[in-house]
Amino acid sequence: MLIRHKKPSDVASHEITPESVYLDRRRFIQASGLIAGSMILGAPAGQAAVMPAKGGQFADVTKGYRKLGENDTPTPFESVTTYNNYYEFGTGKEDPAENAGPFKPQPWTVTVDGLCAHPGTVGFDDLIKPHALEERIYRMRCVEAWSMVIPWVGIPLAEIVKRFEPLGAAKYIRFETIVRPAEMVGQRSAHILPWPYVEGLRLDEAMNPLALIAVGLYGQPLLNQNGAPLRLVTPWKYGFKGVKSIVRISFTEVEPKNTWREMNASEYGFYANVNPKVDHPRWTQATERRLGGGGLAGILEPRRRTLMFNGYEEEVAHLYDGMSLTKYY
Ligand SMILES: Nc1nc2c(c(=O)[nH]1)N[C@H]1C(S)=C(S)[C@@H](COP(=O)(O)O)O[C@H]1N2
Ligand SMILES: [Mo]
Repeated sequence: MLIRHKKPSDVASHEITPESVYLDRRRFIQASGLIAGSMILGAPAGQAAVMPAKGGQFADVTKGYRKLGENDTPTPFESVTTYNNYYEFGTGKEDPAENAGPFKPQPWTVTVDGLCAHPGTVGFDDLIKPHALEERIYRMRCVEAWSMVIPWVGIPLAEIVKRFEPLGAAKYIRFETIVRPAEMVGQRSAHILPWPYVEGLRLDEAMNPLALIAVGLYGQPLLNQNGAPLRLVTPWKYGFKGVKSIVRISFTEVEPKNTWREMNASEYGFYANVNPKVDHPRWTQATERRLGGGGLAGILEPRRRTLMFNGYEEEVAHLYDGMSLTKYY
């Protein structure tokens, strides 16, 4: 068996936490004095702001769901934050880390609209604060056949969906990335992708406990290149479903047109579930290259087998009962 099943409490922290996290935690203890100071300015008395001061760590993060295989070591912070896909900042893997510096993820609002009982525009803190932050260590499999293991910090998407009370007619949820060409160099060209970047889920997929709205990784707020201040994470799907820097969430009756499907429907679908049995028209999806910190983005290490639903079959396969899993969709 590749996958071990353990309750969170059974997992010793040394099994899942690389040394860098311990170092970061030590920095957090030092930084928390600063956090307490900045809260006085940022939030009403007695109410903590969600975001720690720059470089600080989130104050209260509980350990959430995790299920890792024998060889799933968290990918080092350095790789997670310098090897990225975020075309708004350029198409090269190193472009986002290089170009996302001027982007301002604060202040931030998210507009919720469409078929729900409580549409409106909410500030980042008001959106996140009512919910407990969880650490979730997930595999992430890009459709380009590389993968990472990332310790996210976030809240279950289901909790947000419930708060806005989708109406009976709502069948899908649609997410939009911000459009801000002055700060996003890739958006100054309409030829890269049609902006804004859009993604969507069926509402029952959005309610699955694995679906996460991430606000951080390795205990600290997301860096711009990873989708600050909030992005979607659906670990059983290819990485492109994980829309970054979300400014709009809509409840819809019809299936949203997600960006990559719109760009090239013969190569990318709406569901985009990780499936080693269905190759991309231009490359195999049976195996993947894991970025584990071994250098050269994992190209020197043996490729590993890609798992059905990225190893989360038990949690999500029921969502697709009766659907054909033999083609891209
Ligand atoms: N807005 C936006 N979201 C995006 C992308 C993008 O180009 N723009 N790239 C996607 C792809 S292809 C992947 S693999 C993941 C990468 O997330 P990471 O850079 O945090 O690892 O983000 C996804 N979300
Ligand atoms: Mo991707």
